[in-house]
Amino acid sequence: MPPRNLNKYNVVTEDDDKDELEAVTTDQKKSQEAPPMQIVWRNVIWMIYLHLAAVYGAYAMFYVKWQTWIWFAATYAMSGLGITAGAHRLWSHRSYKAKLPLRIILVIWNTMAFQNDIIEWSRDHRAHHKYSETNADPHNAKRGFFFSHVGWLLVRKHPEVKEKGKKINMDDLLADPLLRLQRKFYVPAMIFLCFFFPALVAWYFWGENWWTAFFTVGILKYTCVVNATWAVNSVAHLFGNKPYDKDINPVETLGVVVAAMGEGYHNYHHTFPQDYSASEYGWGRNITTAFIDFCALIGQAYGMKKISPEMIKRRKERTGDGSSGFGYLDPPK
Ligand code: ST9
Ligand code: ZN
Ligand code: ZN
Repeated sequence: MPPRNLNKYNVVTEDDDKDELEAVTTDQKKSQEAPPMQIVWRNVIWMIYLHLAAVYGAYAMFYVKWQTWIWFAATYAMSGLGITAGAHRLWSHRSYKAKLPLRIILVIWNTMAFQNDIIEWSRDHRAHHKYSETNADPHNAKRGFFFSHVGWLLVRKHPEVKEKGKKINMDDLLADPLLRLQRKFYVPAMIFLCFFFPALVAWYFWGENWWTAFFTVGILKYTCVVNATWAVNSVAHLFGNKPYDKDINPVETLGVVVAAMGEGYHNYHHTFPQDYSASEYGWGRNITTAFIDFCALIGQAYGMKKISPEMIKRRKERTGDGSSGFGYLDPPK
């Protein structure tokens, strides 16, 4: 902010005030303006190819063997959990703790999901929470549906993402040898686990045609998982209600809850990001919470953080919009 233009008695004159106000308004306008888009054509071409190839994959689903359908669901769930139970609830938010075997499985499933390595994903996600809906938010939903869905992956990041992102503490993840290992071998491991391994299994074990397998359990599965994930940034920041905090943009969206394995309770999640269930509720439509609880049962997960019902109630009364989530469709608490 420019220094205040004071006269010798330290009194702001009308004209001085006007000048200053204009300067501040211009500054604010500048920082709110979308920067000139620097398109990354490699990513644009890849995304167009991916989505066209996925259409072919969707067509191929009509004539694949029944085992491929089951394998499709299984690889969707594994990739999904690598993001929801792994990158999101475990590593970005530290909302529970996991023993080494579970962490290894989650790193493998996360690599299968091809959404950048866990350190990069978590840095972007911590920035998304800390600087939500500002230029320092990598997928700032104020820049529109397309930008927050996939557009942010097609252009260079806003300088404020990089500038303010430096203030985010990543020491915990950078010190984790398992995450450093994932980062080191990310590209070859990701290409194999996301696209080739699922196709190899279908081809080898039940004789699915190689290319059919590649376009269904490889390409189509990946496209579905990323779109479900991106919907949390786009749909669940735009369309739904706000039972916990009406002053923020994230909302509760039923379709996203289902597609994103329990991650569409986004008004709740931005209000209480430390909750391991990412929702007021337990297992209802929240496969990820059921998975974490199952892991706790077999001794692999522990230290789950949950917000108390009293605290949620108080918060709803204080800042909620008066709606009750999905009404009669709400799962049991
Ligand atoms: C993908 C990720 O799809 C999706 C994430 C969604 C998150 C959703 C969250 C919602 C909640 C959870 C719900 C889960 C639901 C799951 C459902 C499952 C069924 N802080 O990035 P670069 C600095 S990925 C601090 O190259 P450019 C840093 O120094 C899809 N600093 O920026 C960095 O260097 P280094 C596959 C930061 O050049 C440097 O800047 N992947 C931060 O502007 C350069 O960084 C792709 O398609 C920060 N936050 O390029 C790849 N960020 O890393 C796409 C950056 O060395 N990415 N810095 O430290 C790219 O090609 C590029 O990143 C780019 C930007 C072109 C987008
Ligand atoms: Zn969000
Ligand atoms: Zn989060």
